[in-house]
Amino acid sequence: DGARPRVLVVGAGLAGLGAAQRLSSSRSFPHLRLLESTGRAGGRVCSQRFGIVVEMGAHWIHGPSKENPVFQLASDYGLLDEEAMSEENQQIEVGGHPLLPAVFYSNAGRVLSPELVEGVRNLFSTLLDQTREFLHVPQVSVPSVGEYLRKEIAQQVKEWTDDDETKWLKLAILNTYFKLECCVSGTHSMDHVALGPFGEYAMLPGLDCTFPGGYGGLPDCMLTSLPKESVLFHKPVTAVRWGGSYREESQEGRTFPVQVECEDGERFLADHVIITVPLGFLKEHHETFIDPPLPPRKADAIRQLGFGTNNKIFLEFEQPFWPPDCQLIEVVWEDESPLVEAGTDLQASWFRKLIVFLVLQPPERYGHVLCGFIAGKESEYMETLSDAAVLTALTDVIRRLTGNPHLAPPKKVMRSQWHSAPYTRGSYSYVAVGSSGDDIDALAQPLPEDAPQQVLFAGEATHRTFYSTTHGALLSGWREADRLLSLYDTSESHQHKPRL
Ligand code: 6YU
Repeated sequence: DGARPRVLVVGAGLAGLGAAQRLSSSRSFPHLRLLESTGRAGGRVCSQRFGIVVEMGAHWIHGPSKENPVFQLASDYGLLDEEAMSEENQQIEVGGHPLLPAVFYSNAGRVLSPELVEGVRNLFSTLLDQTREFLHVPQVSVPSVGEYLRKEIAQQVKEWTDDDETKWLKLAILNTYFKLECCVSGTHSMDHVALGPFGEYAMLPGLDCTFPGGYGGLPDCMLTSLPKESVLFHKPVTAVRWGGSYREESQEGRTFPVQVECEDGERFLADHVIITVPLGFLKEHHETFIDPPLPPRKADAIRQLGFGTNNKIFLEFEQPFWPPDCQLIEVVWEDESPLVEAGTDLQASWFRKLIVFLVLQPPERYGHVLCGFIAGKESEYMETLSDAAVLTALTDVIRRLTGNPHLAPPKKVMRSQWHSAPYTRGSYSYVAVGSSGDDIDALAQPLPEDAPQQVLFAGEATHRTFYSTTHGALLSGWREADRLLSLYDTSESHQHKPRL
């Protein structure tokens, strides 16, 4: 047994857990270790108590249907409710933007007309759908999704026959949709998101669903299936050395090409290591984390791909200020327009970037809790504030929206701080201007390129079409596990030699 390959997995998010689960189910890999920097499994899947269970990270299964491995696994573990698993739900195609009953409030203290909002929403989704058509176009006229949308909007405005006030209001609503898209893509501005590759992100059928008991049930179940002693928590890895010839006293005559060092000085030798740390961590540390350093193509991919911030702010109210059937509260700042440069004073106006609150459903389970989404630099600034400062700023916003200066402040606030999290440094990846799907593939490329590979890469940012999702993460972990499984001829596993 001692001669069998040793594999280390760095990171216990869905990619790392998925890889470990698949490898541990094969007899070829009894020497498997999962090293996780924090004290828990799940990574960016992170359910926490806020009275009730809320999601600080991933919220929905995007496209819950047969081809979605997160949906399949969650169904197998019995973590979803019947409606989510119904055939009917699985067949619904929403193109990534489920329609929830929404109310649009403006900073002038009024509720906007649903007809006006619907017209603008249709315009925005048509334009957004058009952005997906540039995938195979050799030369795009503008580099980013944001610039394309603004160019088209500027054209359309010329044909609007509305009065001036309605025109401004329509532009203000469009600006809200731009900010919403920043949350979806996890970016500061849609001007940072590359136009050409935007259509490469793939959507699966199925009406997005949540986990009634918390998304965290999924990594918990996956963890339980692994041998207990194989998972080490509070083990931040500081260096991955490869291409070496490391020896261990107890393993006379055997050498290992990989040595992984942890912050506490402990070292692990291995034949293979699967790195699943977030792109945000790699951006900050790759030059010292991997030795010898990454080849230029891979280092460039890390620098060029986008990794931005999207945070959540949960607010609990004694009484709802929104109507009973409302599931989404959207915020429009009437003095803003996508055609006018936004202000940059974060301290004075960070809260303007928070333009959507989800009403947690059903109220019998959650009480009166809103989940606000905020992306970009404003979100990163918000992370530096105290809970009390966030609560005060948002109370002020909500009083303006409702036109009620006496509205009771929320009872409680809780938020995510993904940009400050040292082992994440942001929320999820996107294909930034100056990068493409080829960079995602370059990031996923193992080292050395020829078998037997020593350093393998998984994680959401390495999945070319499902980046930024939990299913992308899980599939990437399986992909790298399969790469190792195919290296060893399992039918002759007594030889334990790489099949070259
Ligand atoms: C989804 C959703 N969702 C909201 C928010 C966030 C994310 N996502 P992990 O980070 O999980 O694991 C790595 C581990 O490594 C971790 O445990 C670290 O501690 C550890 N580590 C790091 N350094 C280490 C070291 N040195 N040593 C040892 N260990 C170390 N996805 O499907 N549905 O609703 C959302 C959302 C606020 C932050 C999300 C959602 C993204 C997923 O959470 C994420 O991809 C995976 O969990 C990542 O797993 P992993 O294993 O790779 O890393 C057109 C177009 C546009 C494209 N975008 C559209 C899609 C929209 C995405 N939706 C997001 C929306 C929400 C609300």
